[in-house]
Formats: sequence, C-alpha cells, structure tokens
Amino acid sequence: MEKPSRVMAPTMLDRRTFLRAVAAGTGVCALGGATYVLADDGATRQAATLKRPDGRPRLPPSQFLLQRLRPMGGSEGDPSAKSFKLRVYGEVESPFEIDFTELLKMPQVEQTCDVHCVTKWTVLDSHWTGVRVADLAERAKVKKSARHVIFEAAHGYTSNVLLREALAPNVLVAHRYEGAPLARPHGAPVRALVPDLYFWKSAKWLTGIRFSAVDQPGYWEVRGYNNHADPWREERYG
Ligand SMILES: Nc1nc2c(c(=O)[nH]1)N[C@H]1C(S)=C(S)[C@@H](COP(=O)(O)O)O[C@H]1N2
Ligand SMILES: [Mo]
Repeated sequence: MEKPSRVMAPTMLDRRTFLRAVAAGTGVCALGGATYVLADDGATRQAATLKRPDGRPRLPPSQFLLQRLRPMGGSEGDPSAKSFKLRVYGEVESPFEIDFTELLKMPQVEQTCDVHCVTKWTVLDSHWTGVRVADLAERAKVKKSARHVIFEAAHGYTSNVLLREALAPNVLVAHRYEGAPLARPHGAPVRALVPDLYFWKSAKWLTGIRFSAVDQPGYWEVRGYNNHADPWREERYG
C-alpha cells in the first residue's frame, strides 16, 4: 500500500458527506479499521465547507487532512515526568518553578481542537489535557508591561506568541494527547499547545514560559518563518 498522504477518520464528517467525498475520488482503503486514505482531495474539500463557531473555516487555506499528528522531529528533551521542571518567569511579580506533580494539581482542561502545520497538514478534533497558560500567568502575576510570551524548550528552541493570544482559553501547557501521556516525539512530558497559530509555535519538551515586554522572535521566526503565524491568513513566511 502506498504511504498515506491524506488520511482521515470518517467520524469527522457525516456519513453522506463522507460517501460523497469517496464517490468523487478514485479509491479508498481501510487502514487499521477506522482510518481511510482518500485518493483525491474530496474529503479535504468537504472539510473546507465546515465552519468554526467564530465563522472561520475549519480548514485554513491550502491545508489538507491527517488523522493524527505527524511527528515532525526536533531535538528531544528529557522525557521523564519525574525530572520535569517548568520555569514561569520574566515580566512577572511572582516567578515560580513547577514540577509535574504540582502541574497536575492545577486546574486541568480537557479540550478538543484543530491543529495546523505550516507543511500543510491539519488534524481536526485532536484531544488534549493540560493547564491553561492563562492560569500559570495568573499565578505568576504577570505585570502590565508584559506584551509577549516566549515558550522555551530543550536545546534552546523557542517560539514567541503575543501575550493577548497566549492567554486565550485554548492555549495550554499540555501533557496528554488522545487519552495517553504525551509521547516522546510529540514533546514528552509537556509541550505548549497554541491551536490557532501554525504548529511550530507549540514548543515541544517545554522548559519555560517567559513573559516579556519586548518581542523575541523564536527558532523558526529568525529562520524566515512569519512572526505571527496565523493559518487563516497564511502567514507562513516572514
Ligand atoms: N522543542 C521543539 N518544539 C517544536 C519543534 C522543534 O523542533 N523543537 N518543532 C515545531 C514544529 S515545526 C512543529 S510542526 C510541531 C510538530 O509537532 P509534532 O511533532 O508533535 O507533530 O512542533 C513544534 N515544536
Ligand atoms: Mo512545522
């Protein structure tokens, strides 16, 4: 069988829509029961007709569907929850460090959201558990002067997000994906999750959250990628 390039779960679309997408294509094959590979872009086109509650299309321009996250690599950090420490600091009144046990004692959010990689794959309805960056910010007492959040990860990887956007309720420090502890390639034990920006903003193997008055373009942002990274505006490159 060919390597699947476009895969999706039929449960994401209603049955009629799914069958219409299949009919428009040249073939479908079952992969492990619940997964289908579409030979054409029918399903992706159908997904593009879905809308978010905020009116934006579920599928941002030029994206296609995958069923699960594709591991995109990067320099892995220590995956052990036991040695995990997250530093929350910078433009705050009460900087702190939190270990994994303490992180689990903070309010836990379970959420379903879509993620969009700049390499053009999208995963709809991914399930995550984690702690809101907004709750960590409140605990640190972020100063009025703060405007940016810098996510810091193993081996110097960073990503920058506007404070206003990092405080959105769907921005998490995530430790579970699809009902299981985060797997190592996806950032174990803890990653950032910023669903409404291209996925490179979602730093894996997270070590710190730094609040800042000034912007500091991150790893990809200084290598030609867009500083903001809004998938609906196709902010791919700088
Ligand atoms: N620490 C770290 N985080 C990272 C990266 C990385 O190289 N290092 N890559 C980013 C990019 S470019 C993407 S698309 C996503 C991929 O996440 P995934 O491998 O879980 O699919 O992680 C982001 N977070
Ligand atoms: Mo990426």
